[in-house]
Amino acid sequence: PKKKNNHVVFVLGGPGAGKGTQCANIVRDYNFTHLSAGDLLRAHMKSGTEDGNMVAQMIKDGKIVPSAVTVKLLLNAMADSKSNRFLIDGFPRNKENRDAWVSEAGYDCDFVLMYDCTEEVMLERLLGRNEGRTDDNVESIKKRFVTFRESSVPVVEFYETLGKVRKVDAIATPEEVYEKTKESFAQFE
Ligand code: UP5
Ligand code: MG
Repeated sequence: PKKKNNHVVFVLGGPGAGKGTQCANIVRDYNFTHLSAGDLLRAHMKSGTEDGNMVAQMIKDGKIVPSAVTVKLLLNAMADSKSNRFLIDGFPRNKENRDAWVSEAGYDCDFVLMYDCTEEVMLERLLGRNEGRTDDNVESIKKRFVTFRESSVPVVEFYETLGKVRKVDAIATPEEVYEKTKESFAQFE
């Protein structure tokens, strides 16, 4: 059920494109609540349940967790929040994710913010990150790239047919990327 005046922006882009980095900037300046689907799934995988163990294995393999799991985590986090502006980072990763979202949430999104980056640059960024993520190794990263190409690029293309995609070149300094990002948030000043 749509909460009154809810705003949802999906933040997409390949692994290491800089989604989390830019979401932190947007949250600071535009009064949005950041919901990273990956962060919610990583918390869920530490639950020690059978479901959590499945999520852990899928993340290591760069696979997309079943929509029912992810959508439930997102909707629960939204219900717990008093905000009505949400940045949903790293979701939807395929068309099935998107369709499950629309049917469960009862609405789609305001727009899709898409960070465009080459695999070469993303690989370098991910290998330079040191957060102990189980999927930040060359083997997992290659699998994440394949999943992004095969499943996530098509959902971005689907949103392009709806005219909802705002693309930002992610190959620049974080400050430069944020300057471009802000152009998409003028309506929220
Ligand atoms: N960095 C950032 N911007 C930079 C810049 N402009 N110049 C130089 N360096 C820059 O950035 C990555 C690194 O690069 C950092 O060290 C940063 O300082 C630097 P970050 O902002 O973390 O990039 P981000 O795009 O957020 O990368 P992340 O690794 O989080 O992206 P993924 O999409 O791979 O990860 P996510 O957490 O979304 O998903 C992980 C897994 O969960 C998926 O592979 C999948 O298995 C599962 N998942 C689902 O199944 N369903 C979902 O809906 C979501 C996730
Ligand atoms: Mg991230």
